[in-house]
Amino acid sequence: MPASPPKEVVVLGAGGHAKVVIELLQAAGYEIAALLDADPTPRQVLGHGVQGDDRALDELRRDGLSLAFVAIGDNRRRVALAEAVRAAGFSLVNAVSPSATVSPSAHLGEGVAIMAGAVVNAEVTLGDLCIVNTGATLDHEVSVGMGAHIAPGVAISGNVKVGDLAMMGVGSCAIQGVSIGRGAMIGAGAAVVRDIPDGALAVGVPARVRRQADA
Ligand code: JB3
Repeated sequence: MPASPPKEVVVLGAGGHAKVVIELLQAAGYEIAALLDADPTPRQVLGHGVQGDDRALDELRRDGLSLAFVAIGDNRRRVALAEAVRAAGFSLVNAVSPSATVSPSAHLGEGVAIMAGAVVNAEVTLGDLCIVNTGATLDHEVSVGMGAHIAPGVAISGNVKVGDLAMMGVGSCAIQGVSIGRGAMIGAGAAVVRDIPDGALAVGVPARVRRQADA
């Protein structure tokens, strides 16, 4: 059988998150076809040249490219840009580390990143464009909403719901069954032991709501 052609991906964003994503995509057999950044200054990122800003998308699509990954850590920016990328005719691929453990019964959306050492257990649902960062663990039946970010080292027990665009800071945790609202931010190291409303900032052990923000 002839070898299948490399799958070429356009990566949007050329910062620290993109470096991790590029290596995940390459490990999964993708080839980086183009790297676009809001700052189009020519430079190399892990040996890939930044080829311009997002205005290059239409031309890349005309050139036959059809796969993309939005590698920007800011949740709202990532989701907004993904909408433009899809409107330009691209499909979003997932970037899943070969050293992540992902249950066969988990359901993954599109444009999802799962970093090294992460564990995604049985019947977890990951919405489009969410990030499960290095070493984070998501236990059974957790659901993570669209565009949420689970930072490195987060531990989420079973049946937890994390809302769209929420952010759980590095090393935070959530006990079983709690809900974290849309757009909520959980501070680094916080322990969530009761529900957190939409748009809230919650910090500490146990986590307490410090302020309410826009959801
Ligand atoms: O916590 C961890 C392990 N990683 C963080 C990650 C999730 O989020 C990391 O520490 C950072 O906090 C953040 O990484 P990111 O998004 O790579 O941040 P930064 O290094 O600031 O790079 C963002 C890049 O996105 C910059 O080069 C921006 O110019 C670019 N950018 C911003 N808006 C954009 C756009 N690029 C494109 N193509 N289009 C945009 O609209």
